[in-house]
Amino acid sequence: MRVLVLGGDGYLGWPTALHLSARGHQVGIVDNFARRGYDHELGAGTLVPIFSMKERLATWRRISGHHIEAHIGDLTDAPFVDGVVERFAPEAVVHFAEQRSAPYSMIDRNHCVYTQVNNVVGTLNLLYALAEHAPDCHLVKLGTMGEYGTPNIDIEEGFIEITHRGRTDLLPYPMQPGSFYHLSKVHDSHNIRFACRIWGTRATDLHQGIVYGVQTDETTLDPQLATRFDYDAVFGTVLNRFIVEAVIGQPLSVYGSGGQTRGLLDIRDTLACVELAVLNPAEPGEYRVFNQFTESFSVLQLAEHVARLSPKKTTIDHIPDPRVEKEEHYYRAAHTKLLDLGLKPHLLSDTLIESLFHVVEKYQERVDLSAIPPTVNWRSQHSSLPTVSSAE
Ligand code: NAD
Ligand code: USQ
Repeated sequence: MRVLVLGGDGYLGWPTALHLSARGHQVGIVDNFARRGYDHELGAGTLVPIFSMKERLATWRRISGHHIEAHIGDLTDAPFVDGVVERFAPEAVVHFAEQRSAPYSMIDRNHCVYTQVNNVVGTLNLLYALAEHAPDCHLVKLGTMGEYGTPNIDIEEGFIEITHRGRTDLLPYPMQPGSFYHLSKVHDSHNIRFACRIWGTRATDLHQGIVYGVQTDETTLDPQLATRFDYDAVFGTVLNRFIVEAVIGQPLSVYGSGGQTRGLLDIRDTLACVELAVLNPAEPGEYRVFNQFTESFSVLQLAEHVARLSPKKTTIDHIPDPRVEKEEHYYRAAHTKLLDLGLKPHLLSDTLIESLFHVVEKYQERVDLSAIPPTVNWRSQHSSLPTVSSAE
């Protein structure tokens, strides 16, 4: 199939592009390198070194014999998006290309506005381009489990049947997101569902949990094919951060009591889920939601898991939560639709955590200690930008 991967220079987009290319799909990447720009802005950097797009693509061609074409540009630039969609004529578009950090969106007004404009306008431009130039193309959009928040009832896959005053309907599940970033995903979901209704667009909204790991069948073929590994307090996600903290001998930074429970998945399962969605497209006009995670853990459970497997003696710190979120809550979320399509999950095993320890130990000289403490506070409208020195 002809598949465009938007955000194909990012943590998940790059390995997804390789995975689809390795399976014989004709892959094009779109990216504006915004993510590399945030590194410069924050003075932070990926722990695992990454190479330029030119070097990545040349190495992939040499190793696999497959060509991936790159289109460098910004999704908020409507003529650019129209042009790429018209020329590439995709059968599927996998859309990862958004600002994806909750803390980044909560730094101050500018970062909030940037995040919502970038994400919502980019997706709107894409919806218009698909409707005009590729109406049969299937949109596979990366959303987030955080769109649901943490309600005191079971979370369903996108929709919930509600009986109200004797009448029943299947309605979008109520959304209670926890950051301006997570809110941008809710806005996207509404816009995509509406486009499906009015224009007959086909769409799958993947409500993905927190991804961990960096190693896939393709990224491990050559150091130049590696994907990024973020551990700083703005872009680093919780499990990746705990492993880095354990390796450098710091206490694990549990925010508050640590009862915050989230769905997680291995990066290899992200690739498998996206591939399953691409190979099993939504019908014309259908808007469907798959909850994309394989297991749920509380933050404290993750910390205890990492501390138990750490080669060094590792302690757990409970630091005041810089976010406004429930620290203890009910959490049970459905996630059967991808399993029904054939997903075989890689569950969080001791071996996987040990392999992450090996990756981090290899690059521990690159860890910037000043990047680790949280600097963005949800209660403030003016968090100061983290001042960390570059790990590059
Ligand atoms: P990332 O920041 O590493 O990658 C996103 C890529 O999109 C970057 O390369 C960036 O340069 C590009 N991009 C951003 N705005 C763009 C624009 N306007 N035009 C063109 N390119 C643009 O993020 P990631 O971790 O790979 O996440 C990818 C997607 O998956 C995001 O939409 C994110 O919300 C979602 N997601 C990620 C996780 C996770 O744990 N990483 C979990 C759930 C959902
Ligand atoms: N947390 C800690 N200590 C840390 C870092 C985080 O206790 O050092 C806690 C946070 O307070 C939060 C939980 O861990 O309760 C998860 O935080 P995170 O930074 O790992 O994940 P989050 O901000 O939710 O965002 C990440 C991705 C985002 C994606 C989301 C999926 O950055 O793109 O949408 O995971 S989900 O969580 O399902 O919404």
